[in-house]
Amino acid sequence: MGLRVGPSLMIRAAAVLLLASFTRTAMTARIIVGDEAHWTFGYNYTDWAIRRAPFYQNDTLVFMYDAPNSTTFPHNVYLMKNYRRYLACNLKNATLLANVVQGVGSGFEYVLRNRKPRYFVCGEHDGLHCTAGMMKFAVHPLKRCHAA
Ligand SMILES: *[C@@H]1O[C@H](CO)[C@@H](O)[C@H](O)[C@H]1NC(C)=O
Ligand SMILES: *[C@@H]1O[C@H](CO)[C@@H](O)[C@H](O)[C@H]1NC(C)=O
Ligand SMILES: *[C@@H]1O[C@H](CO)[C@@H](O)[C@H](O)[C@H]1NC(C)=O
Ligand SMILES: *[C@@H]1O[C@H](CO)[C@@H](O)[C@H](O)[C@H]1NC(C)=O
Ligand SMILES: [Cu+2]
Repeated sequence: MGLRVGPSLMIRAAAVLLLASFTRTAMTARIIVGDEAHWTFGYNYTDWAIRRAPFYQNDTLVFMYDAPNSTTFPHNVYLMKNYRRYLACNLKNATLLANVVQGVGSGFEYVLRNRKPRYFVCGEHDGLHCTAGMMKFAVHPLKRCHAA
């Protein structure tokens, strides 16, 4: 019994220490969009963003996707003009952040420099990746509070 409780307590103590050090230092996170799924057609990024939230100011989003070839879909990253156009996957006046090859290797990095809400989509195939492919999500960066 004692032997089984001991290690688990030690792990818990280590986790508490780790958490404490995270809250004391104002760390910024490097967040892989979609985690293991990366930036791909058919993954629910709205759901991912809800599960992954909160996002904080100065966190870095990393969009990872392969360069297109005969067997893989091309992807890109657009910043939408506003919430309405994001909902509708309407790419009018959207800003291209990363083209179809900028997600290769270590990925395309986007820093949430301020606390403005951001609406990201893949603009490929006239918005089809955004609508049918679910390649869209919203981020509302929060101010990271420093522990006193
Ligand atoms: C994607 O996830 C959101 C949030 O969980 C959910 O409301 C929506 O129905 C999902 N979309 C699909 C097509 O499953
Ligand atoms: C975000 O980063 C910039 C540049 O490094 C820095 O000047 C600013 O104070 C940071 N803001 C927050 C809230 O951490
Ligand atoms: C296309 O790219 C994918 C992902 O990088 C790779 O696995 C695949 O072998 C490539 N196919 C061709 C035909 O080059
Ligand atoms: C797009 O932006 C241009 C320049 O800011 C503006 O004149 C135009 O009305 C905008 N179009 C739409 C549909 O928002
Ligand atoms: Cu795409």
